[in-house]
Amino acid sequence: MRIDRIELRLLRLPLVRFFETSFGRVSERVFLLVTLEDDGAVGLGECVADANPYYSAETTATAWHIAAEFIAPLVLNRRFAHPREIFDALRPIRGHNMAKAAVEMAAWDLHARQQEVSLSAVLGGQRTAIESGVSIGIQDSVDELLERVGIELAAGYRRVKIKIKPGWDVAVVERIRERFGAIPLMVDANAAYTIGDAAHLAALDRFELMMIEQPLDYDDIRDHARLQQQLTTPICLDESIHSVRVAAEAIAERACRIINVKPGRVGGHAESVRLHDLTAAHGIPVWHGGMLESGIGRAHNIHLSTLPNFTLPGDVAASRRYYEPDLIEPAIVVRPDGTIAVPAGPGIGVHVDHDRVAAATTERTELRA
Ligand code: OSB
Ligand code: MG
Repeated sequence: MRIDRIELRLLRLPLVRFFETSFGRVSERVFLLVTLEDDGAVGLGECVADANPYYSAETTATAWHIAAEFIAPLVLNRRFAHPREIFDALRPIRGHNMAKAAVEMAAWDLHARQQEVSLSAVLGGQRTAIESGVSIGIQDSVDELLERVGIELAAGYRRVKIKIKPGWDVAVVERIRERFGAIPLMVDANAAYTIGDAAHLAALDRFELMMIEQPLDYDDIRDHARLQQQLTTPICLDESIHSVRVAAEAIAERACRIINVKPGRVGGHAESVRLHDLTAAHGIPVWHGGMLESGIGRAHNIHLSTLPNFTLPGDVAASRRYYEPDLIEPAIVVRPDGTIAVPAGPGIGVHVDHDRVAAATTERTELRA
């Protein structure tokens, strides 16, 4: 492939419901959409950087700057035999994985469309459906949370994750267990605790959670290793795993027993496949994380989730939990058995509604060779 045009769009979409984590509440999503073109063929990538630097250091503004000023000149007009070459071509740029991933993932979509096969097939995926889990944010009251959990279980989701933070943790989990019994349940702290909270977090052990996700600092490995020694609940790392090298370190240090894969966090599909292969070789199960993506990013996530070591349900849920309407038509749906069918068409396999994309666009630029 030889990319002759890159289009960047900044989009703003209201969320169906607010989403609250330990670092704050959001009611809308602002994100970059990348379109690559090669002789009329197109590929799409969604950048998961947020308006603010609270989940990670990147923002929509840094991603725009890095994509336009540094990534575009490294990819435009250059011949790539395969999209897996792109991450290496971007090596001179340190960090900025979310900006890199948006472009790199668009290139995988473009490549798959040029080959007239699904993205899943070019990534090495092996299933036609994936298991879907649900991530439920912090609510205004425990009663409201219990209601949400009931709604999502009725919809068929195969596991429930709730967000926790100091003051919204052990007692909340206890209420869920009381009401719903032994459902597949996990918690995500988004780095809200310190190693000094180890005894408090150990109070979660009696609830036999599937895992506790990212309890400690966003860039920490060592304290997670210490904490894991004091917990029977498996630790799953999210924020800390920003590269395959760091994942190897975390596994060697026994800082986690499970890893959450988000291609935006590691720099795209090629790094995600390498992370998948590394974890598989060490017997560490993975699942696909979510970043409140529109149907475009969501479709990418579904295809990546078809690789064999994605053995746990991911945070890849139905479109209508997030955006109504979504940018794609038809929307992504979860079936009553808690699975999502992998879109079968070429590339990401979903139909983008360009009028809705245009209506949500607040800025746009085009870069050419
Ligand atoms: O930590 O997994 C996270 C959303 C935004 C930022 C970080 C996270 C999340 C989620 C939501 O948990 C997952 C989703 O439903 O897309
Ligand atoms: Mg997380």
